[in-house]
Amino acid sequence: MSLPPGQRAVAGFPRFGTHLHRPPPPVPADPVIVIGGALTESLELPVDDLAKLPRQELRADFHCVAGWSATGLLWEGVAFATFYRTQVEPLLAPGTSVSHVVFEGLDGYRSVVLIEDALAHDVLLADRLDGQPLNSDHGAPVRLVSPGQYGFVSTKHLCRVDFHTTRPPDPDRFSPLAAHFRARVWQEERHRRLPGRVVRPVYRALIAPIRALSARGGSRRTR
Ligand SMILES: Nc1nc2c(c(=O)[nH]1)N[C@H]1C(S)=C(S)[C@@H](COP(=O)(O)O)O[C@H]1N2
Ligand SMILES: [Mo]
Repeated sequence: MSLPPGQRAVAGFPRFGTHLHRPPPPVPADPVIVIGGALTESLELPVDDLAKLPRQELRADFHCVAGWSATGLLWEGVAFATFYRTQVEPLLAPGTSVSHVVFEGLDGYRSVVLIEDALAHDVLLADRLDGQPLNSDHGAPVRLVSPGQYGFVSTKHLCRVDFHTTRPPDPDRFSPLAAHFRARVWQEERHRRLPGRVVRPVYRALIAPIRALSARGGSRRTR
């Protein structure tokens, strides 16, 4: 299988991200996902209950915006669309039109996703990777996986999902590395203002230092 433009395969699946040197956040004894935003009421969904929804397997590559791709990963979990239809839609007041979803991790990390991108057939709330429960390096207890978008969309250690009817405030507004709003890998939507191929070398130069920092903070169970 070919890779999206500007991507190179790496061996294995490195721990990576903006948490860098910090160890992964501890998983609470009874983890829940808080579901909030433009709903008639907010809800705390135990991760154990999420796991009982109809399950799906997904074989997919994972593409970081910095330019590495981990290939052939086997994810298991619940399709985001299944979660949305069964848990969220019943809590929407008539006429409420959701446009954006904000995913938040236990480490404070966030990603903002258009609802149509979140509802793509291959977007999962994953709790297993390659036949094992998700380990803490890769997002325990549960993470988003959106293989058609760069890795920064796929928030790990999910603890909160908020539904919005307009675009939420943008923390990246003045950042030189302002992430693309859709981040689709086949369109090479790396950067909000600059063409993907122009920023490739800049991002690629960040891989080695970020990998070193991420590995140092990791839980030593990296596959
Ligand atoms: N909670 C959280 N999720 C996160 C990140 C993070 O720092 N914290 N980093 C993102 C980035 S930039 C990438 S490339 C992937 C890396 O996933 P991995 O560590 O499982 O390889 O996680 C994404 N999700
Ligand atoms: Mo990334």
